[in-house]
Amino acid sequence: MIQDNIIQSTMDFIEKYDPEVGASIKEEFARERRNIELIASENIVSKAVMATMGTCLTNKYAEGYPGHRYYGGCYAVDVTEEIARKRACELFSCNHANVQPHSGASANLAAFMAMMKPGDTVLGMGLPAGGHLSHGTPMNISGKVFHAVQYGLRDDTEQIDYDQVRQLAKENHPQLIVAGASAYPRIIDFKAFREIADEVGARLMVDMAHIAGLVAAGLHPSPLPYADVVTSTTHKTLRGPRGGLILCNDDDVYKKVNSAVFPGTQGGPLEHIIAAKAVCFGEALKPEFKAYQQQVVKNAATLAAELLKQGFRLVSGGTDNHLMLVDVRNFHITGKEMEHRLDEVYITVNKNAIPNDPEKPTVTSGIRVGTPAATTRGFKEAEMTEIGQMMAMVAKDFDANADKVRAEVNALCKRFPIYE
Ligand code: DSN
Repeated sequence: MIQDNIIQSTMDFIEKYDPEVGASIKEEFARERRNIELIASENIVSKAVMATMGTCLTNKYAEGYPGHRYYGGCYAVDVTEEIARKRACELFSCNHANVQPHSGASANLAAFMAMMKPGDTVLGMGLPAGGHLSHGTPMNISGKVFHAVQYGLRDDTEQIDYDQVRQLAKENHPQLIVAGASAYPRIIDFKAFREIADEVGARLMVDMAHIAGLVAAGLHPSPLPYADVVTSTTHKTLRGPRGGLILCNDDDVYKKVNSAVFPGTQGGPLEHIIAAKAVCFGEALKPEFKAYQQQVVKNAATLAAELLKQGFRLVSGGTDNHLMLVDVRNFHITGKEMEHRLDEVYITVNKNAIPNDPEKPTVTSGIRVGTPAATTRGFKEAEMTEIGQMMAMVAKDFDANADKVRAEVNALCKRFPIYE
């Protein structure tokens, strides 16, 4: 059937038309099929999401919003964008959605512009604590245009230091407080952030990019009842196309967000990606999606337990969500070396700083490990336990174990193929 081999036939077509580009795409496809993907921010989209991205909607300019565009001929893409907005609001139980941000960083920049003026103060989680570049780090526009103050983790629990957040908020009077992380394995207390924001008269923004799928499935508390504005990506746990999203409840905030996205920070929206976001939200509204997210969380808990059993230390002692931060120093290696060793046996992770990491960010003492993509592939608890054991073998004695682990990874990936 055509829809069964649409991924393969599209690649075959591209390879015939442009062999150089086609070959590089096929190379990536082979890698994704062969490797166990444990990068916490990645996933494997459905054939429908993938196919939607490759449609004629890429041809259309549609600056503006449905019903109010700066170009003619937008009646069809207006329908598409309205479907995406409506589904996003239903999925996250909120009043408004802007589905145009090209990425999470673009969504965050637009949300900052909507909530602050240049020079205003923002209080966000520091990058070394697990925050994100776009939450006010000095090398990002968010830390150049705004005065950024950063909070961190408690030394004893390695979890967010809400007392420090309150203290910094009282000392610095931020216009905006940002909650949300890209490497944080625990539940975030959005209610506590709201209370702190109210105490100092700040607005609250939550970047839920990593946990959006869990929030949609009710497995992590939703930020929507507490935050003035919520940003997200659509490609992590949410399992949609690479892109961004902004949600809110207040009409006035929505107007500001819309102006900040277009014309504030972006031009023409990517309607082919917006269509794929709509398909992704449709998938996420189905009961199967909740079952998938439940398995993501179970798989993370299982892998965390196995890694602890094998002698690794986990930052904060474990995980409540889809990811964990693994301190690899017990095996006398660096995060960089562990990432490299795992690459060699076809397991993909990223090196990641741990709290108070003595190593440089390009070396690190840890790795970040997540289960969204492996769960999409069909892995359950038994496979996660096996992966934890393989990671330990690689950390303990790479030369002695590499061939055996590689063969095990091959066998697992053959048992759980993708896009067949
Ligand atoms: N780079 C993403 C991640 O890996 O978490 C965040 O944007």
